[in-house]
Parts: sequence; structure tokens; C-alpha cells
Amino acid sequence: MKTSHDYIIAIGSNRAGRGGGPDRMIRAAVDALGLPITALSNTLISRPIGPSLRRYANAVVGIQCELNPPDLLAHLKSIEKGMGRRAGQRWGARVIDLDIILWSGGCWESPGLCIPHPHFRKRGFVLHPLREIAFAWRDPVTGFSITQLKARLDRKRPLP
Ligand code: PH2
Ligand code: MG
Ligand code: MG
Repeated sequence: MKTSHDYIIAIGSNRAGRGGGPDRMIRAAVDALGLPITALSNTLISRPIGPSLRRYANAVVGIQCELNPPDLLAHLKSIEKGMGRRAGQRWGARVIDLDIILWSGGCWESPGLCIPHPHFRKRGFVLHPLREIAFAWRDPVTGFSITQLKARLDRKRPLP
């Protein structure tokens, strides 16, 4: 029997695509997942972290599926491509960005993929919506819950 996994995916967009602006692109990406959705946060508009000048729409979604992490990543990349994402500058403006943040299997590392996402603890645009849908999830690396990680980020306390 195949095992079902829970995943948290972060969605970001700071450029219009076919059919609308960044908030519409978030919706379109959720629809394109084609997998059972366990929770969906509100969309927030956030200031860009990094060199891009355009504001982002961000959200997080919980999904359940039997795909292993590399297969899910391949699925997310094909959705990004199908929605018009072009390979370009790292952190350049993008129609859609789909990142695996956490999964129920704990830590994972394979070429091109690290779960938990190595930077999610520093990103308010991930932790804020994540607290809405998965406040009690624990980061397998630090042992902190999402609520605790968000509080620490807000207080700018370095992680031990
Ligand atoms: N994504 C980035 C870089 N900076 N800033 C915000 N506010 N939201 C994002 O999704 C984001 C970012 C690289 O993926
Ligand atoms: Mg990203
Ligand atoms: Mg990405």
C-alpha cells in the first residue's frame, strides 16, 4: 500500500500572467495542483525580499498525496512552466513560484531539493500565512512550532 504524505507548499507571484495579476496567479496555481487540498491560507501582499522591485502576492497551501518529494517537485516545476515561468535571474520577477516548505516525512535531501526549505524560518511571507493553516506543525530541524518560529522572527531572535 502506498503511503499518503502531507506537504506544505509556498506560492508566490510578483508578475501578471495569462489571465490576471499575481493574486489570480496564486488561485490558478492552486487549481493546477490537481491534488487533495487540506488547507489554504489567505493571500497576502508583501514587500519583496531581495532585488526584485515588484510586490508579491503570497500564500501557502497544504496538500496530501502519495508522491515522493522529487516527484512532487517535478510536478510543481511543470506547473510553473505551464503558467509561463521562464528560467532567468535568481530572484527575478516571476509569474509563479512553488516551493516545498515542509512535509510529514521530516527532513529530506536530494540533488536540488532540501526539506524543510532552508530559508523558510527567515521569511515572514511564508511564516505568516503558515501560522494561519498549520500553527502547530513543528520544524524537524529546530523543534520549534510555526507559532514559535513566527514569534522569534518578529522579535528577530537568532535561532540557537
Ligand atoms: N520570493 C523570493 C524572493 N523574495 N519576497 C516576497 N515578499 N515573496 C516571495 O515569494 C519572494 C520574495 C524568491 O523565491
Ligand atoms: Mg521561492
Ligand atoms: Mg522556487
